[in-house]
Amino acid sequence: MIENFTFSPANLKVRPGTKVTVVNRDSAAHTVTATRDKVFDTGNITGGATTTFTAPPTPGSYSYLCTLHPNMKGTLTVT
Ligand SMILES: [Cu+2]
Repeated sequence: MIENFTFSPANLKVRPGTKVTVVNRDSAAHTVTATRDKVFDTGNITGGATTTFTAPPTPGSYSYLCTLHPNMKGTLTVT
């Protein structure tokens, strides 16, 4: 969930290869983009839109941000 320019929860734990659904409740566009090598990247999620991405197959801690608002940050833990 993205609301008020914040990822909620900012820290999410999932199994490898999980399909993660992202709901953008803001009117502004956002992205969910892995910091390292863009191992996942939703591209622009327009305001009010929902999209999905697939978590990496390799366990680890993946930081991500919104490329449009780089102060928006979170971590996806694959375990
Ligand atoms: Cu954003």
